[in-house]
Amino acid sequence: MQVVYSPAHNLHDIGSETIMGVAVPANEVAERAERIREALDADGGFPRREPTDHGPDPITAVHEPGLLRFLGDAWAHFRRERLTLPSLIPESFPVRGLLEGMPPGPEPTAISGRAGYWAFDTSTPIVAGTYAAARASVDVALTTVDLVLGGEAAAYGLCRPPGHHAARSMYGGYCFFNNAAIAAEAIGRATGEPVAILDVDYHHGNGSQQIFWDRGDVHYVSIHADPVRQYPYYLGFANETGGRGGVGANLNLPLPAGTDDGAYLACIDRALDAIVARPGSVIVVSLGFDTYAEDPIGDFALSTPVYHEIGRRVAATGRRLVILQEGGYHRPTLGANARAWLRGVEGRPFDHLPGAG
Ligand code: SP5
Ligand code: ZN
Repeated sequence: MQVVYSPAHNLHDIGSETIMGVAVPANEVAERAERIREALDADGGFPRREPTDHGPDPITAVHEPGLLRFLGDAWAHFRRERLTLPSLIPESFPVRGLLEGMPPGPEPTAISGRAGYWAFDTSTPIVAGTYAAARASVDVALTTVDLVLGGEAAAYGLCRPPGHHAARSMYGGYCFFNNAAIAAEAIGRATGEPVAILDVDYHHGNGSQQIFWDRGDVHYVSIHADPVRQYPYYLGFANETGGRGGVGANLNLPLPAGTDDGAYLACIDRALDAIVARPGSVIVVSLGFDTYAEDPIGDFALSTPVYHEIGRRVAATGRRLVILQEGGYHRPTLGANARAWLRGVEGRPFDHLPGAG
């Protein structure tokens, strides 16, 4: 299987994230993508290429142009204000209760206010290279789309930063542009067919859900930790099934803490049954390994071998697969887990990677 990777992800070089007001060592770090790249290179069966530049238009096909403008300009603006801070993190947010009953105002002119206007959390810092890395991550996703539309049965985009939390007009959850949503939109426009997104990251992909909420041509199906106990907290419940033209085209399958291999596989079968019940020939997979038993921010209990079986079952739908990396934070096993998943897709046997997983 072909792999698309860009070293530009290293430009999004963050040391810490802010959780409940406290700076802690960042989870979403460059080492994640490097571990996966190394494991796939060592396998020998994953030829790798760099992405091609697809420009801004596929981004503004799903995102508000103001978000692209903000992210493109944020670091330069931050530097102009001469703040002696290591990264740009918002200070205040125009949340529901603050604005209740009144019209929202314009985008602020101060950088801290601008960041709060476009962000929904404090755990997604912007540094000097964030925009270049986020643009490259989108190009990784779109180049993966090109491979599959060009005839590959499946291809893997090693996206970093991830994307599925980014909504039409918001960044957050370690995500800036929604790589999977941009890919799904591009596939729909190129093929004229409906597209499914299967989101198997541990977290609900609130951004992907929001972007396609009113649309029936992109079917969003997500398996994730119940938001009542886990980030992103405010979306991802089972009763969210889509609005307007998208009624019935959004399926959330929230799961309890401790979910193990057997329970997860039963849920994958439900998700895949829902996907194949609708027309379409391509699935965009939002692939996360934060479902792994040892993940530092997750509470599921999946093993490395089950990723092979999940990949096998997704491929058994017979649909073509645009597989895009989202989360997964247990760095020592990320390579083995990604390799197992992708080998499962290809029908190659599971085996343990020496020295990992
Ligand atoms: C793409 C992706 O996986 N984004 C996840 C963003 C999660 N951000 C909130 C992290 C909260 C960490 N809580 C630590 C609990 C430790 N037990
Ligand atoms: Zn996640």
